[in-house]
Formats: sequence, C-alpha cells, structure tokens
Amino acid sequence: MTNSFDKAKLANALSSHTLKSATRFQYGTAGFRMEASLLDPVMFAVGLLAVLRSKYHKGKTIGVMVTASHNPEKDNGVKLVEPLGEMLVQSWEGYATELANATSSADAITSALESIIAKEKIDLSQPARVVVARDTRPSGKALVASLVDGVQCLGGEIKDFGLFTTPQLHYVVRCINTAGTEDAYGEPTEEAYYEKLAAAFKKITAGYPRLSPLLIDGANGIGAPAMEKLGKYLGDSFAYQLVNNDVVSSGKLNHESGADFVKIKQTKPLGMDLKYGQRACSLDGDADRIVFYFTEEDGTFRLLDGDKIATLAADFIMDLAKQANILVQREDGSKTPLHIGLVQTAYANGSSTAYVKDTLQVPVVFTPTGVKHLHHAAEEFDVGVYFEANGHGTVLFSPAAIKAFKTSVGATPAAEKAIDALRALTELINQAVGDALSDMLLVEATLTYQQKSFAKWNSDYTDLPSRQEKVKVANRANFVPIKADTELSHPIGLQEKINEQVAKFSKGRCFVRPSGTEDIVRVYAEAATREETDRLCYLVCGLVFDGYGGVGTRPTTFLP
Ligand code: G16
Repeated sequence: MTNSFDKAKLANALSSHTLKSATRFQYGTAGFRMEASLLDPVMFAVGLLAVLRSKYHKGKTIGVMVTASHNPEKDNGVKLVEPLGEMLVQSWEGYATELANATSSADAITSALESIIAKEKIDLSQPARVVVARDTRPSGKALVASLVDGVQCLGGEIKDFGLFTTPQLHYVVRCINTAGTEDAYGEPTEEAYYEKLAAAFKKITAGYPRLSPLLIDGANGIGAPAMEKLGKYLGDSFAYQLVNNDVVSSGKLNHESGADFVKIKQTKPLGMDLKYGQRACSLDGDADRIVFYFTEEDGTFRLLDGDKIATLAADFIMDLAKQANILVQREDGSKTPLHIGLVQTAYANGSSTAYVKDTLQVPVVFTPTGVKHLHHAAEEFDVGVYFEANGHGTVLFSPAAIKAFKTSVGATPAAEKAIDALRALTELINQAVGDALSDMLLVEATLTYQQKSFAKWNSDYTDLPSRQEKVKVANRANFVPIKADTELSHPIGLQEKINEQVAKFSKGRCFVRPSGTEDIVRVYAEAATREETDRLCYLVCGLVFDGYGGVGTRPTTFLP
C-alpha cells in the first residue's frame, strides 16, 4: 500500500493552474458549471480526483465529460463518470469541491489530496485510467489540456475521445469496464454506439410502416453531427430532417433552440419552420435531453416532454411484458411478473403523476432534481423508468429482468414478437445515463410499433398549465430546498409566504429552488388555468425578487 506522491511534481504542475481569484467552486447538480474562463484550476483538480477515483476502483476507467449542456456557449463545465457509466457517487462530490477550492496554493492542494487518500484508504500503487471527451464549445480543448495536466501529474493514463455527446462518453466508459465480463456492454467506440442503437431500432420496427419524417433541432451542438452519423446507420428505417446543425458559427449553441429553451418557453426553436402535421423534437447542447412537439391546426403548440416520454415508455414496456407473459425469477425461488416503477421530480406535471398512478397503476417515486438521484431510485425496480420533465432520463432494466427477457419463450407468435421487442429495447435504451438519441429512437420505435401519432400520444392525459421562471438573486446559496425540492427551509419565512399564495389558486402548486447549473433560482408553478398559473408564478417570483435579494430586472415580462 503506497500513500505518498511526488509533492514537488504536484506543486510544479499546479503553478500553471493556480486559482488566482476569490471564486468559490461547488460540484452541483451536474458537476462544476460556470463561465469557461474560470474553469482552468477546476479542470486540474478534477484530473487529480479522477486519478484517485480510478485507483480507488483498482484501476477501473473513470470518465470525464467537459460540457455545460443547456447553458450558453460562454459557459463550460465538467462532470465525472463512474465505471459503469453512472454519475460520480455523491459521497465524493464534496472531495471534488474541496480539491477545486484548494488550487490556490501547493500546500492547500497537497493537504486536501492527503486527506482524501487517508479517508478513502487509497493505494497509490494501483494503476489509474481516465477517458475524457468534450462537446463543441470553443473553450473545451484548452480545458481538456488542463485536465490532462492533473491526471498526468499523479501518474494516471488518459485517453482523449475528442468530440462526443455526453451519453457517448458514459457509453464508452461502461463498455471499457465491462469488456470480457458477462455484462459486456459493447465496443468502446463511437461507431459501435451508432451500430448498437440502429440495429435495435431496426429490430423493433421491422415490418411496420415508417412514420413521417421527424424534424430534429440539434441546438447547434454536438447532437447535430452525432445525429448525422447515426442517420447513416439507420438508413431507410428512419426519416428525419435536421435543423440547427451549425457547430461552427460562434454564439449559436443553445441560442433560442434546444430542449431547455423549448421546454421553458413552450414554443418551437429559432430556425425551425414547424407546420401543422409535422412532428418535431429538440436535443440539448450535449444531447442528453430531448423533448418532442407539434402544433394543432389552429397553431396551438403542444409539448411532449419528459413526463410524456416516461408514460409512453412505461405503457409500452408493460404492454409487451403482458403479451409475452414475462415472469421474473426471484431469490426465494418464486417467479413473479415484472415490477415496473416510475421516478419523477417536483417538476413533473401533476396530471402526469395522476395518470401514472391511477390509469397506468404504476408506483411513482419522487427524488430531488438531478438525474443522479433519479437513476438510483430507478435501480430499485425490474424496470425503472425515470425522466425529468425537462426530457432528461432513461429506462433501467435489472439483471433479473434482462435474464427473464433472454430466457423466456413465447407461447404464441405474438408473445415471441413481444419478447424480441423487449430484448431489443434493452439494447436500444442507454443503461448508463439519459441519452437524447437513444430516447428519440425509443419514442420513434414505440410510436412505429403502435402506429401512434403525436396527437394520440398527447391525448393520453392533459397537462395542467405550468410555468417555470428564473429569478436572479445575490446569493442563491441562501435558498435551501427540502422534501425532494418541494419546499424551502431557508430563507426563514419564505415558504410560509409561498404557501399563502398557493392556497389562493385552484389546483395550485408552486416551489422555489436554487439551480445547480445556473446562477439563478427557479420558480415553478402549476394551477387549474393558464391565467392562474401565470399569476401564481408572477406572485412568487415577485416575493423572491423583492424580499430575498433579487438583482437586475424584476421578472414580470410574462404577465398576461
Ligand atoms: C442538468 C442535470 C439535470 C437537471 C438540469 C437542471 O442537466 O443533469 O438532471 O435537471 O441540469 O438542473 P438545475 O435545475 O439544478 O439547474 P443538463 O442537461 O444541463 O446537464
């Protein structure tokens, strides 16, 4: 067991990445995220931590994704990926924060490293392997170079995959670490990723008439070139038209486009001519989220968000499992039907939760915002469907469920076909993380199999009107969420004031929480009518802005 490292080498490497400002860093909802110009010391610290995490896992490969996803192009960010492709375990997020803030001096970083090594009993003689990829942000390349310095100064090996979507990075990490085992996930290459998705999609949709072309908004980000490549593998099985695919011009990434813009503004993106009868979707800047939409004949915009994707997927899988009469082998020797569950956050529309519980009769679990929370809750089911309303999510299949699909034999041709479709779904759906391209194909495969239109899908239930707004405040850390983000414990007194407002509205629901990816607090409101929803949202935004440190312009622009 070795627990010492070359301190002079560390001090020398840090000298090119020393934190010179008073900035305080925090590993947030999806890693570190802020203006790219501030990130150099953070990247160096993340390089060090990735090495420790890999050594902790006895040389398993750790992933690092450099992206700020839905944020504007000037921002960037970084998140760490565990050996099976999940987000960094939460007990290590504090270490990431500590190390990043200790980049101000060689003494501080040395003692922070020593403390983590001692606490986690890390044997530094273990090998360390790290893989990195980045989205299309211009700042990405230099930030990767800072990360490489951190990794190499502690003797880690690093492989740079260049430009990837976030889910592709998670995919290769899982592939590398499962290679040669019975859980082998595939070849760790971009091509193998496309091949895997395309082959599964073709299996499920074979023999069905193709749907009308899907308009895809690439948010002028990495999802656009990835979609073009995936399209080649899908060939005639899938018709689409890509818009917002300019990853060269500056300032276009996520600008009035992408899943976050469409979800929050509830309107089509810039650069898309959406006609009645057309079907469309938007990816986000790193292609881990997706939302779908269409317009009614009178021009009304209809959004099919993460809640609608979750219910579509859960319903489809339950239907297939029923047709196939799937029984899962339990540890006590019994065989019982699939245990399917759905995971949501406070942002889920109240109508979707009611539909899942009352109509689909599927249990719902609530977690705080952040796919890292939802992912773990979904692992408790044979089939765990988790989606945030913003379009971020996936479906997890337990090892027992996968085994049941592999070993079941259909009693009829229809049952056999359903089993084939279930097997293909385990290949199509990214098991590591929410993936816009995989989710897009999941939705399109489901709709093709069921020959279902967007309008029919949308009619499964009617969303309550909702509105989400951002309020800029002096210090968002003053806002402390509790009860899976549905209430605030601090600032003292604010929650009571919110409750008083909510009580005035029929079917009113409203909560405030600090964003973990942007320097704002989010206000979400829901009520029986559009007018009431907007009013409730406005009142609570005003409460926050006027009484709790609002800065800049008072948010009133959305008043009807
Ligand atoms: C990230 C997280 C999501 C979260 C979103 C917004 O998404 O992965 O789980 O919903 O941020 O988080 P917040 O409300 O804390 O800002 P992305 O697509 O930006 O990586």
